[in-house]
Amino acid sequence: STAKFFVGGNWKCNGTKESITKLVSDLNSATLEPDVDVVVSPPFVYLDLVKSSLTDRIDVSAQNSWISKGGAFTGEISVEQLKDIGCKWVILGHSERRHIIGETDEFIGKKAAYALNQGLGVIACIGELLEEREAGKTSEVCFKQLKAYADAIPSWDAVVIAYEPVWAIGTGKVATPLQAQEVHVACRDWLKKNVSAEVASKTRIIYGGSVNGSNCAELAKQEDIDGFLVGGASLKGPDFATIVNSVT
Ligand code: G2H
Repeated sequence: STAKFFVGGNWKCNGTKESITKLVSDLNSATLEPDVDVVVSPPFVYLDLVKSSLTDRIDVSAQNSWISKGGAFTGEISVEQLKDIGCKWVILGHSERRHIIGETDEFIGKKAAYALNQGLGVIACIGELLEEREAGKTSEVCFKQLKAYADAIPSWDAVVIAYEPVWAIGTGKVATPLQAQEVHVACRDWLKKNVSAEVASKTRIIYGGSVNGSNCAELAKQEDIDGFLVGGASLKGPDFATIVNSVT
């Protein structure tokens, strides 16, 4: 597609002040292709530190946000607070939150709607488990997750869809370019039929799951892969820069 390439670094629950300061300094000195939206997502406790020390070339994302206005919700972080520190994005629906924490489609949809209504961009994750893929249910699962977002959100303008097959996450077992392309096309087609042709062609669908500096180029060549959500390899500045620069 012709959508601007988007690369997000999902740092997950990793890092210390020391390692993150080093990573920020590596990112600040990296040469990044201009025609790519670049975002990094540090753990909450380091978000403000990263936002204040990182180049403005790279936006900052949270890894979660609360479903409504802040208040008496112990342990949660509100969208208002994220905006207050200059955060532009939030990752929602990540498989680690779906499958380890137990977040449901409906809960994720509500969070996405609230974040979008308040002006944050949403990196909306979807993806099937290995047993679902093996049972031939990949599309069914992805469409159900897409529908939960579609039913809840006010608009797709500030949404980036991240297709992350769960069997490829942190396993070193990356989807082949054709496997990823096939699901991206199916999702675009779902958007066309269920939302609109305009949303289908404009919305970026990025791939996540064991993307690294060596496999990104082949994936990036696929017509419907509009970027990446990178976990492990985003913790190393030079690898992350290579992935950003894989834009074709
Ligand atoms: C998938 C991805 C980043 P990794 O979760 O969201 O992580 O690249 O480590 O598989």
